[in-house]
Amino acid sequence: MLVDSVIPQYTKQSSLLPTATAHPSVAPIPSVIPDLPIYQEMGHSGLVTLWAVFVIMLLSTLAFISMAWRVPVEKRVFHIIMTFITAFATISYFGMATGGGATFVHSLASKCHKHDPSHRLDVFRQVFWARYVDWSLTTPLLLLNLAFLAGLNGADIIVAVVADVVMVLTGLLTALGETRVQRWGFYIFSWLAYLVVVYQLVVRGRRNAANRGAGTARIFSSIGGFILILWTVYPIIWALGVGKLKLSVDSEIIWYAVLDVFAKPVFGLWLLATNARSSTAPTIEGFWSHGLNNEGSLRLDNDEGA
Ligand code: RET
Repeated sequence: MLVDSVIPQYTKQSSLLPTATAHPSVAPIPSVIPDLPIYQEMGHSGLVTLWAVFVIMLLSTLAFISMAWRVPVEKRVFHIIMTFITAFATISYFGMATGGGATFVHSLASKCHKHDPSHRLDVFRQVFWARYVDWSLTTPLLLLNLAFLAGLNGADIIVAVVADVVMVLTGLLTALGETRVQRWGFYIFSWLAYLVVVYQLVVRGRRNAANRGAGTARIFSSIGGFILILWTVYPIIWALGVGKLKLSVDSEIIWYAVLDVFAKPVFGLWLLATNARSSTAPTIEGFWSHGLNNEGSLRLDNDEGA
């Protein structure tokens, strides 16, 4: 009885199960074949360039160390800062050349398609975050050297250095950003911070350098002008590379390599050579050369002598 009442129910249900049919339903073949994602990553020329710059930065670091031994302490701060700048770059280029310090960032690139004009392509681009770590340490130090050259006061130095760090970190967040709104937001913050840096150099820096005499003013305007032009090329390369995906990863590496060599070793050699040659070039006195205690004892001696 019980069995009789269950079996018909079971058979009824089983009729809902799929059965063999003479006309299997096949999904229609899509007319637009989806594109495979594109991977933009480093190739052979990029790798060779990274190793070449690693060697240049390493040799420059050694050169700056040996130059630092030969100058009086009042001029040595410039050399020490330059040494750290190229040393950080050496480490960062070593990291990138050995395949580290990078990640893949997903973006949607528009592509003209005859069936679908709004067609989008998935692009995964290799972004070297190690670069931004390098910049967050080295660009404030570069600015510090320029600020010492111009004789900027502590408040102006803090504004320039902090704005510079904000510029680099928001630049990194733009590169890693996941949405358009996020990327544009961080990009605008980065540019605003860059404008603050430029203001500190062009307006405050020039005014201070002029107050230090014609010699310093001349050195500051040539070295500062060189830095200003060079630094402005960085966001252009950035926009063409990570921003618009127009520049291959290898071309981006080569561009940054040329810029980095000019912004670090070439700038450093120029600054230090000018400083060594010129009798009017600024020196850094006080605490930076003599330390706190010695500065105090010097003042005491002077008072006693008076
Ligand atoms: C970013 C992001 C987009 C907006 C701006 C940028 C500026 C970058 C600069 C970099 C300078 C680097 C230097 C390195 C030296 O070795 C971060 C690309 C304004 C100015 C001088």
